[in-house]
Amino acid sequence: SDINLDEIRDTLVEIARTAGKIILERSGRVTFDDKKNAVDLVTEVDKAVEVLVSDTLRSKYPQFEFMGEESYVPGETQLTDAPTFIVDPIDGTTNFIHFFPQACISLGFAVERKPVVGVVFNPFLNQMFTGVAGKGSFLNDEKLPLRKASKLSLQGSLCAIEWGTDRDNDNYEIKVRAFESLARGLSQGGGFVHGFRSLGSAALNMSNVAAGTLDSYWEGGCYAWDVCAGWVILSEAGGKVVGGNPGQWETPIDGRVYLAVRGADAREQKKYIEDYWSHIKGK
Ligand code: LIP
Repeated sequence: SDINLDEIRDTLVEIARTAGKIILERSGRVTFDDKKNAVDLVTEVDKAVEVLVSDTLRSKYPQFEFMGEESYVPGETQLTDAPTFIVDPIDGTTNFIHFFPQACISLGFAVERKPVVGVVFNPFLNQMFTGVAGKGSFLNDEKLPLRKASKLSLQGSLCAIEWGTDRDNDNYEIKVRAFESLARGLSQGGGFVHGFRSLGSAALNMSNVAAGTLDSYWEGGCYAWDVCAGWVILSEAGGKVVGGNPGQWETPIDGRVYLAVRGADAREQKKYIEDYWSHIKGK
């Protein structure tokens, strides 16, 4: 296609810096409302940043579609094959509210539902993650991954997990069981994975897998705006995003359950994913 992806990345980086200032200024000083339940939170800053982003993108790129977390209408908003900006104005809203320094703006661009540009900016740590399909991904000026593992294996890995906001169905039980199994090992007892981390932001979890500072990230219940930008950053670093159902590895961006693993050779990656699923299934 003749879409200039580098130019889109540059535009998104500029927007991210502007939004980052607002996020930093307001973090820890806002009131919040509930969305679908008492742990699904939104603030006026999420809404204001989304308006700023959509106004800027709609005037610069009127020919492209826009999908944002705060303007999404369940059952109505549809992701199509058209070139679409997919935006989470604040990913990690809970952290933003609590002034915990892991929150970001996540700006993605997809063509035919394939993520092709991703910008994830954490203003607290001044971390600008960027990726363009076919051109690699970066943390500020450094090419990702920052750290290459000598061997990728579930044993001894550092895993991001999230409790998420859906906590009242078997989703929760599956998570509790899988975490226990991953922590203690299937039959041997004692430590298995080195540890769990929850950054509280899907985009930052994926970006850290891309950087090589985490080995994997698993969550059920994501939306396209949680994963679009991070997807590009991770794939360009040699990582892989797979679907949530064991064996069903090809996953669309509008799926809900994801496992993201970093780059290694394809055989190690496959083994890691298979091992992970065996813990989710409890076998
Ligand atoms: C959040 C995610 C986080 C997840 C929550 C929530 P928000 O996004 O990125 O990883 O556990 O379910 O969706 O609401 O802060 O934009």
